[in-house]
Amino acid sequence: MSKYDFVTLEAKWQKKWDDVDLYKTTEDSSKESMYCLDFFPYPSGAGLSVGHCRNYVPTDTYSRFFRMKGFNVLHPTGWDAFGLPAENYAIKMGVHPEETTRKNTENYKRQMRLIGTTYDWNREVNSSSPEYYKWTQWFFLLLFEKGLAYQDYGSQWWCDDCKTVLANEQVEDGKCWRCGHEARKKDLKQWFFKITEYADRLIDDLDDLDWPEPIKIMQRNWINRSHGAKAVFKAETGDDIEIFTTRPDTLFGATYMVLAPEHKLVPKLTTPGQKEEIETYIKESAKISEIDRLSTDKEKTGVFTGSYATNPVNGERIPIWIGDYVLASYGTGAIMCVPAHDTRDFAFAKKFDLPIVEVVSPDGNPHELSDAYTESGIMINSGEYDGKNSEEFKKIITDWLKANGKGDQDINYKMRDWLISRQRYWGAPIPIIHCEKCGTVPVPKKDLPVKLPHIENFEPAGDGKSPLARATEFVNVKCPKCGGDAKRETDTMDGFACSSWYFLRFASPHVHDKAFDSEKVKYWLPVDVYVGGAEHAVMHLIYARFWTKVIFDAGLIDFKEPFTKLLNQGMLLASDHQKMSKSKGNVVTPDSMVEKYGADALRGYILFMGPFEGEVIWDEKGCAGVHRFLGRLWEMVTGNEYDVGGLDEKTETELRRIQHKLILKVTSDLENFRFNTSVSAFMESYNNLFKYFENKEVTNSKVWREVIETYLILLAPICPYITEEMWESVGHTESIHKQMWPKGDSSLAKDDVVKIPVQVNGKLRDVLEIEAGLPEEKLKELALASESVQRHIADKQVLKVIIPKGKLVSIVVK
Ligand code: ANZ
Ligand code: ZN
Ligand code: ZN
Repeated sequence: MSKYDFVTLEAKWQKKWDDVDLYKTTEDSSKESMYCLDFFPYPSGAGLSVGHCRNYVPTDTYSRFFRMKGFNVLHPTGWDAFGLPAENYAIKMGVHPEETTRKNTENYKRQMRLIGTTYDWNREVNSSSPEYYKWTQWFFLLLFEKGLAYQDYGSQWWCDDCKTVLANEQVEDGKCWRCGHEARKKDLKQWFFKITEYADRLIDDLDDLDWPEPIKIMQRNWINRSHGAKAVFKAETGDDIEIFTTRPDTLFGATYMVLAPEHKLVPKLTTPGQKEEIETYIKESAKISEIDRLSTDKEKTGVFTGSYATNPVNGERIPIWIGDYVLASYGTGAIMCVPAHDTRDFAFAKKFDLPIVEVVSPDGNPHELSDAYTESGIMINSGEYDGKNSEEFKKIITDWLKANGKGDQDINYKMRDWLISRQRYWGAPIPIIHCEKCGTVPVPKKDLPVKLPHIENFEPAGDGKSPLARATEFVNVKCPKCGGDAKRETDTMDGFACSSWYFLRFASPHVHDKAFDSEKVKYWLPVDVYVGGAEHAVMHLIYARFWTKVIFDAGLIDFKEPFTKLLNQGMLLASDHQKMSKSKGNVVTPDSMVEKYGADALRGYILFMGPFEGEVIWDEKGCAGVHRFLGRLWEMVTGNEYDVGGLDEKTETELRRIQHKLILKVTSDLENFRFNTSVSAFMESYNNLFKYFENKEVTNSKVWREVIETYLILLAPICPYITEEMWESVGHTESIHKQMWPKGDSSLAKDDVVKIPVQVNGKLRDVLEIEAGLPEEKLKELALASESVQRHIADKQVLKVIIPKGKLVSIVVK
């Protein structure tokens, strides 16, 4: 018998599979399709850690399983290679990003092959290649044509360190998401995608998706749709101040107003005596991030403008303030303040000694308030409406506002349009030409791609302009409309644009004359199972949904949602319970584990560690354990003679039971991403089989062969190398990965059933049909629980229960 030499056999099969292009995928209308996709990776310089394997091994196992079940499986991958992280890495290394990207992708690919993944490399895509970004630009033009891409000035978040603008969601606690540098506001002209136009659909269509609930909640919160009302307050200057409120029921309690410091009416409303104080305040608040401004913990600040407005429902004269807790970019940038019912207004009113009027009462009586009452209740201090339920009153007063021309119902969203332009080198150039005569002119589609020029000095200069602005040959063009001198747009697209459509490209990665082949997309898409980290809950997953809807609206595809089912793998922590990171020196690479224990052991261990969606902690001993298990399996499978002699019926039944139990268990586990319990089932099954291992009569039999072969087939998606080798060693020439998934028979898997008569005082009262071999305690319990036995015991006292040889239950009562 040979030894389990994983090094040799893994190299051998790697090569053989390559030689026959085993995982090449082609469309086949006779087969049902299954599209299983991993979030395509940004190829970082650090390469893969075993943490990444927690994403790639399960999806690979799942894809292999579906192939064996007869599905035509698309399981591709590629590189999210454009964008800030790649560029920053290149700058750090002092190497051109083309070079670092090439190196890093090569290394990723090598590692992915090492762990036995079945990606079809014929379909590899790279978002930074002109063949790919040509189509990213084409989609940009589609959005532009539909009025969904536009340019606008605006106060933008800016990172002085990365020298680029940042989208709202890329600013965390006032800091740049990439480098942690303090972000600040800057006025710049930028490109936006009008994602807000899709806000309702992006919320409503979530309902039908098979996605983890926390991700859906995060998306809803990120879009944040608020239903409420607009109301107009007339200022004494004659200006109309419009406010947005989610609580129109509290209108009678509005005792002052606050405008965002940036609100356009502020200069006009400011009286001469307040001017200096107001101007100082405006300057100070420009330095504070939105998140801090909105925080309820932050000390409230503000300044009185000197002006007054009239409350439209009761004619009260109320002062107008400015304060940084009101954002210019949300609603109308102005609010009515109801200190009795809003926490932030309460703190503000207390600080500046403004009146607090309770209008919603829990019991209909007035109270001394020590804090805002934010629930619903019964209206008080609201004129003729006193006594009404506050929820019902919302509609009544909104209708009243509308009837009197003082407001209407309104909906607001927190989500902003997606800022997509970057003043950076490493991205897809925005395909626009600026002409003095014709204005903003799209690059004709026949001229795509607008190639990113190779420039040696690609670092941002810090002037707020893209490095491409320095590439004069790139910049100066003829206007496609009038033929006059014109200039190219020099901004590039946010990396998230590239990843908003890549799942479409995999269906036909090499078509040259269109973004995708519709027939192939129809066959493969939408993605059936999409798997990746929960950190992409918003940005990527919302942007991709948005593009899909735009492409659907353009009539190019027939589905509205790109990812039918979404799963998030749990985090893998290092043995020190911390995130694996280079700086902590706790990274474990798949390379080192494959070298020591083999890829199959690593795969088995990754799956075995714990439930797919839970957090797990790396422990090399576990990997070594799976390796030892595979070694024992090797011994059990190799070195048998097989196919000589028959087997007695009882042993055959027992072996079949082990076989079919395993089929049923592994099938349902893999279908449901319960990889850890399926690995346990293999170990348990091995132990049951091992009891027969010393018995040559058994291990030489035909039945033994069948049981072992089933075992190997079932294990193949998890441990592709060792199973392929053993499959060959028991005499097969066709790859195990081409075998059909076996069908389990639940009647064969069932444990033996025995009939046990139950007597009460010597008379037969019931016959139990139960699993063979139950302990006596259990038998006694079942017998006493029997309905007919209960009837015969009634109120009598049980003296004793005898179970002779476990074949009969005899109950004696008095
Ligand atoms: C009066 C009121 C009374 C409010 C009350 C709340 C409770 P969401 O759910 O976030 O949409 N608001 C409106 N525009 C704002 C802005 N630009 N900056 C800061 N706050 C703003 O919340 C909407 C509520 O937030 C609005 O309803 C308004 O305060 C405030 F008992 O109006 B409310
Ligand atoms: Zn930064
Ligand atoms: Zn022109």
